[in-house]
Amino acid sequence: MIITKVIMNHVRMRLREPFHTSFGTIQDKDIAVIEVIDEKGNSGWGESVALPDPTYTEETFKTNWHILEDYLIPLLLNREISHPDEVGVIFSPIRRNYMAKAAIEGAVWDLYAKRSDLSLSDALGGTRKSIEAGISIGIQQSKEELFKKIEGYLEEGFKRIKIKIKPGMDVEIIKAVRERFPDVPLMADANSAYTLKDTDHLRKLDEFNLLMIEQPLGADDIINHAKLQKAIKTPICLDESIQSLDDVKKAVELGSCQIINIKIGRVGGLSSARDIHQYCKENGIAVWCGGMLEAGIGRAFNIALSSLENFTLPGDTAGSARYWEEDIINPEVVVVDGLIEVPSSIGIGYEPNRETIKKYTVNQTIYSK
Ligand code: OSB
Ligand code: MG
Repeated sequence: MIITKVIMNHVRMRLREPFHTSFGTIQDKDIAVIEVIDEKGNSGWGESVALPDPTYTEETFKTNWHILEDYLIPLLLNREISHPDEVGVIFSPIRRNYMAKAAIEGAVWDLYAKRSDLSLSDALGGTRKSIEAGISIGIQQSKEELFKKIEGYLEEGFKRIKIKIKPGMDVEIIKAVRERFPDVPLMADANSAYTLKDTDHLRKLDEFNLLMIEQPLGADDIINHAKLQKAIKTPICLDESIQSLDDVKKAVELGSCQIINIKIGRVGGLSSARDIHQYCKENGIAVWCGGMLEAGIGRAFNIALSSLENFTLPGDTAGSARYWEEDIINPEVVVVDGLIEVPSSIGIGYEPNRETIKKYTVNQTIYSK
């Protein structure tokens, strides 16, 4: 296939509720909604997942747009590509910028799956027909507020609850939640808010039977996570620290974690996510699919990825309505009894809604050579 045209839509959407984490608050999301078009007029779709500020990783919506426009799109246009795995090789002169790369690599995967008459799940080698949905709850104003949220999500059927923690809002809150919901599959995400000096404090979480603690220490600190994992019982899950298969190999060799949160954007695309999944499967590391508060196109990729065999833990894969008044795909993603059906129709399996995309687009640029 040859990509002859790329349409970049700068879409701006407002989350129904602000999302609070240890690194800051997210309410508005700028998204590059990317349509790649091949020589036969077929379309593939992708979505950039970087946040507005460089607080989770160093990438932002603007750096994604810049890298796409000035480097990645020129590298891709009018190139003969037989499989999306080649995209990573084509992009290899450009360092890092994983979310920018993933945004357009995803569109090539969608296009490839459609041309091959396959669902994205089948194209990736997925086996699950439905996936288990977990929910990530941002930091709340009060315990009562948090309890109410948890109750609501449990009623909706979510299979596990993730709570964001930070220094000052951790042990006491987890203790209260555990007392109120003794049997709920529960985990905590610190988004790098602690240091090794907090080891004794973090060890207090061991008594609450958490599934895991996600990314307690520095975003690029695989060594101290290994020290921490030896000192606490709660399994460590890495998120920010893992940006490539090489990072995974180092973490596994050092014993820095027992679980990995795979985010397609953070690891540079679906091919890399699939390879990390495979390596983890062979090395006894459980994986689950994280989220970046994506709109529908990004969610569709998460759902297809989660259909792979070693995604044995529920991901942060809530339905469209949890995030948006109206999503940019048809049908919207729905969670029924805590499950999301993996679409069997070709490509990402949801139809991007051109009208809604247009409604939220603040700027469009078309690239062709
Ligand atoms: O750390 O997993 C995270 C959202 C934005 C950035 C980082 C994270 C998150 C979430 C929410 O936890 C996941 C989602 O519901 O999409
Ligand atoms: Mg996280």
